[in-house]
Amino acid sequence: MESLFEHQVKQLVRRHDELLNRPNTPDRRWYNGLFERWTYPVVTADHVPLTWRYDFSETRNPHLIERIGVNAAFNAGAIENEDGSISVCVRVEGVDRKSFFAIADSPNGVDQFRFREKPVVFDRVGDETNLYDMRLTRHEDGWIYGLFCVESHDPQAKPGDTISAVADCGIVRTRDLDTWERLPNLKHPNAQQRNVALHPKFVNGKYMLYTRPMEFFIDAGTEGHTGWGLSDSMNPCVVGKQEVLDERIYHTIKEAKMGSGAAPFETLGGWMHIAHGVRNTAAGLRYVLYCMLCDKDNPGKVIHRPGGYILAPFEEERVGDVSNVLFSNGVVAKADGSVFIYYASSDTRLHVATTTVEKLLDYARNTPEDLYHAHGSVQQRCALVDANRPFLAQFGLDRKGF
Ligand code: M1P
Repeated sequence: MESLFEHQVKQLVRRHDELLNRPNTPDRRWYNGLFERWTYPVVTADHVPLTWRYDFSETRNPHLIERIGVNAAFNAGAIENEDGSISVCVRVEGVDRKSFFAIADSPNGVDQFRFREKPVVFDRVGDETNLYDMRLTRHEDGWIYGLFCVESHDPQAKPGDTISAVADCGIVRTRDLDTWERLPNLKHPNAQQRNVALHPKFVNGKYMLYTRPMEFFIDAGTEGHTGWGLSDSMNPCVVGKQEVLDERIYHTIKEAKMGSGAAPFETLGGWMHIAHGVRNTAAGLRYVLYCMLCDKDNPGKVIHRPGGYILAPFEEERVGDVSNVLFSNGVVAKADGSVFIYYASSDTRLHVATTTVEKLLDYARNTPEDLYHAHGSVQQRCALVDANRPFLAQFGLDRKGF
């Protein structure tokens, strides 16, 4: 006869299996011609293996209590494997607020993500307290690098200040996403660094890094832009004063700060970036994703800067631990032209949006740039209305009210 404990375990395992096997479908509430959203998040806290959370010994845990809970699973780096499957390096945050990394694999990139047996393990450097937002880059030197934020209590914090923090860039490398080698942290001249990503190719024989210097942990101060710099090696990895790639501008989606997403991917038209921009609102910061295209031969030069955002919080994505946030640090562009943008909503769960290189290039080249004032935006709308005149009758758009 089955004990109550056995019954409860089976129920738990059945519910978990159902979640992991749930097929995903495009979300029909959404259309913009550029990308598809998908009905369900691809990874959530509930996807995390039960063995990381429960003690299944009836002697030690007779009430089947979750022993080490998981709060959220979000901001994930992403990479395509040789067999076409996709792996994501998820920021898993425990109920103790510490986040760490864990690899989950999917055969198709839109559902059936399964975590590997254990979280990612590598050495601790200095007094680092928290780890998050790994960008994975398969570099042409043969290694897969992971660049991530390491956060520590500010050593200059006054007694009683248990909040001030310093963000820096940690670096690991791997060949199989199972065994990881910790390298020294990025050396740079800035007070804080977050959102650092490694370009996949050598540039002038050097490693190219996208940076996001900040004066303070949350406030950008006079920085908060996306920069780039070159390093002779990854061990140690050293950048001096960085060039500005993209800057903060008043009354735009990136007025407060911004940050690189995944490293850009190469297209016939140049290097495609999906980055995040941050603005202020009465309700706090709002994070959206935007796109820009850089020169094929000179990745430090932006050639197309479509105005506005490409992805913003939608419906239930708006709410979570840090509401009104979309953040992406993982993109996979496949050889067949399909593109998987992994984005997290409100620092809580991970989603995917799918599109193609062709559509993204069309978007980047043909979306008007931000003219930085309302009159310019009106001119852009009016020009579109005028250009549409020849098609009104054909599509029944010539009725009053359209
Ligand atoms: O809470 C929103 C995001 O805040 C930080 O991003 P940024 O450095 O651009 O402000 C990061 O902590 C990120 O993980 C988080 O999603």
